[in-house]
Amino acid sequence: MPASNPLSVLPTLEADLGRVEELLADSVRSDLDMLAEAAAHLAKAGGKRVRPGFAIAAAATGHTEAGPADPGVLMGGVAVELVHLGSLYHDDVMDEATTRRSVPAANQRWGNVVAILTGDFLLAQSSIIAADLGTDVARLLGVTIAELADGQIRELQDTDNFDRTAEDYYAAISGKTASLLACACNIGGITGGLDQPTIAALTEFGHSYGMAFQIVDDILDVVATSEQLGKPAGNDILEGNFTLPVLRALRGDNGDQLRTLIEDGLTPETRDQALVLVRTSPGIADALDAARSWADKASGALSSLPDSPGATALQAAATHLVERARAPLG
Ligand code: GRG
Repeated sequence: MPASNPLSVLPTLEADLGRVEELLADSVRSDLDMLAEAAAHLAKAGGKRVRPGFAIAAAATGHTEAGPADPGVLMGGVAVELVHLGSLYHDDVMDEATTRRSVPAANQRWGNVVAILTGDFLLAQSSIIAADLGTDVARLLGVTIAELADGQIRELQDTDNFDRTAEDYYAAISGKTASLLACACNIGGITGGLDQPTIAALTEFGHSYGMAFQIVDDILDVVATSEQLGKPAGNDILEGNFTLPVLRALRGDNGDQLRTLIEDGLTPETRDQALVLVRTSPGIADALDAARSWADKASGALSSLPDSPGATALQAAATHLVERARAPLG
């Protein structure tokens, strides 16, 4: 996890995440060489481990002093990261992705069939861990995987849809992104033995943070450079996924011009023109406002919790989020 990780204000986090790495590596083992290699591929390639970090920080809100996370909390974090990993394998097949976490995507290296089955294997490993953590955790993960699929299908249904509304967009990102961040906090609360109102507050934090997280990601897609992103800038527009800043730009003064460019089929030159139209539209400021208001909602959800190093870490994560979107704007 990068040193700049805002959750690191929780002093025990780094050691806990070190243990998560070992447990994650254990959980993707297989006697079958190809499966073992394919399953460890993305876990070894890095990733920020935001979801295990949230599970650990959420559980830590139950303690006034920082201390090592309980084994059940760490396993809860591993289970959530496995669902995240499984979804990335499947997502890369759907998007015909070439790279993920700066390494070749599994579909690129082993083909679609192995990538799908490896994603299934990771979801299965998560279910096995969840069964050991109890029925509440097992049900929560099942419900969350269903929400991920729901969100992803909503997004697919709206491909190339110029009539997509902000509400359609929010429903899609709630499922595809916010649900798993909410789940991470929820699992931290359950495995940390916290009471129901605290778990509800943590889950709301995770959901609101997840909404802001995806909006920020979608802003970065249009404001950052291809080098900063590690994929073509404006990739979402190229794929017909019209995100919040683009939807707002389409309804602005130069919206008709933007729509015509997209409808005519984007070339590298017209893609740059489309990006300029989005960047100079009110879409960026509007989407930043929306991200900020979800981040504020996330912070607000923490206000009912007593002071603790865990709550301070989650608060720091929410504060840091909107800064990420502002950075490329200069
Ligand atoms: C098979 C569980 C399952 C679901 C099927 C494919 C799918 C439906 C859902 C996935 C949707 C998806 C890829 C959403 C984006 C999630 C997201 C914000 C990814 C990036 O997360 P980071 O930034 O990535 O935490 P790292 O690499 O740091 O972990």
